[in-house]
Amino acid sequence: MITTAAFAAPAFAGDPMLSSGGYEGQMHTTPMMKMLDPDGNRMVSNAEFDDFYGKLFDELDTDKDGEVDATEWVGVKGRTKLELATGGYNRELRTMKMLGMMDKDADHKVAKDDFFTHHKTIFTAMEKSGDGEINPQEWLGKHAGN
Ligand SMILES: [Ca+2]
Ligand SMILES: [Ca+2]
Ligand SMILES: [Ca+2]
Ligand SMILES: [Ca+2]
Repeated sequence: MITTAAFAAPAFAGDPMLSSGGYEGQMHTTPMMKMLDPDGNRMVSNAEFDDFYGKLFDELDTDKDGEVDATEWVGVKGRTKLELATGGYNRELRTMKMLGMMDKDADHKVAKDDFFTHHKTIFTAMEKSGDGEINPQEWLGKHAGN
């Protein structure tokens, strides 16, 4: 029997938060990958990923109190576009459904830790080759095949 060391049980296996097809569908696009790959080497590293979500959180957290409340999350109509994200991604992210998925203590605010935890889970799920970086095939969810 061959042992597959690369197989790591995801911490949130079966968690409904990973079944948000619309949000992740808008995330796993080439324009979004480019935004997360500022050095342009066509690989999204852990550091680039964390850096992006740190900046995105700060952009959402307009009053800078370390949590994004419902008003900040959904945004003011007409001024809701995030500079860091595509329109489609912005639309899918800024719904009460997504806020609820990341709001672990159900106080209708998303803390930075919860925001990172959610996206770290997505990163881990995408990073299938075990090199710690996400290549375009992994990002777009395409299987390179063996
Ligand atoms: Ca890169
Ligand atoms: Ca805030
Ligand atoms: Ca909360
Ligand atoms: Ca990889």
